[in-house]
Amino acid sequence: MLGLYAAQLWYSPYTSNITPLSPNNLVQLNHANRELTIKIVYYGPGLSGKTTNLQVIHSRVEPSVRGQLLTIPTHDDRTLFFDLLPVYFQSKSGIKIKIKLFTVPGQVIHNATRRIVLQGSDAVAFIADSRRQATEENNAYWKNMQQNMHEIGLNPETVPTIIQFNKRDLPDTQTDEELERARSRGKEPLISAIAIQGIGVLETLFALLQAAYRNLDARSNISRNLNIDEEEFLGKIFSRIDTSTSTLKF
Ligand SMILES: Nc1nc2c(ncn2[C@@H]2O[C@H](COP(=O)(O)OP(=O)(O)OP(=O)(O)O)[C@@H](O)[C@H]2O)c(=O)[nH]1
Ligand SMILES: [Mg+2]
Repeated sequence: MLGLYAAQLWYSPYTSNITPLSPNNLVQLNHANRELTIKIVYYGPGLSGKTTNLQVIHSRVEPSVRGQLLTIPTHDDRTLFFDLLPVYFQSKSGIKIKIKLFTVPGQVIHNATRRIVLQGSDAVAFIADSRRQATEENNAYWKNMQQNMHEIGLNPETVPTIIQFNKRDLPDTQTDEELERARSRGKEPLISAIAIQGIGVLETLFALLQAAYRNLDARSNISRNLNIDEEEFLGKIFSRIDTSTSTLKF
């Protein structure tokens, strides 16, 4: 029953007057409403801080441009299907842009839901727990994410991905030097965070939206087709977000 509800919610945007701008159903443009929807997914092991990221973003976005943070309350605050936070803005050229932020449920049993939520992602944040004891689980979920992407026809090599190493406030975390080495080995940008204190959350969101925009522009030339450049795209969003406690300057 609840699974059906999740599926309906998820599939509802895919109506007949929506055209994918690029392969793999990345970014959707609704001609009738002149709407562009960008989907960002927060992925990672259970309790790594995915929902916390959305809660922080929700608290920093101006109420007039954000929808409700949709979470299904559970007794232990674990995500059952996904959390969703929509953010809206209008470009100079009159396109309404919707940014939809989703989290997946991290518990092992919810893999089918994770796969559904990943569909059509324009960018993904992989939220890792920085503690040494979590290393194996982080790696297992990284592989799980890649496998799920393959199964739904997304190429992990081309979906922009940002890695957030969260919970930097806890004891026995990987050191900054270790993270630096990991950063230099991989191609994904890596951001340190203490999501519970809001640290690194907006920086992660910025990196995601910048990567999503660049990927989309490379594939579908949205700067020309929709007449919105990267500066306007990011500026419109972040001018409506309280960035005062972050390292971002808007
Ligand atoms: N110490 C510390 N705790 C954190 C941090 N970020 C999140 N938490 C806590 O970790 C717990 C899990 O956070 P959630 O955001 O619910 O984790 P999740 O990834 O959404 O978990 P699932 O929905 O089960 O997949 C909560 O008690 C948070 O308050 C952090 O940076 N430091
Ligand atoms: Mg959650």
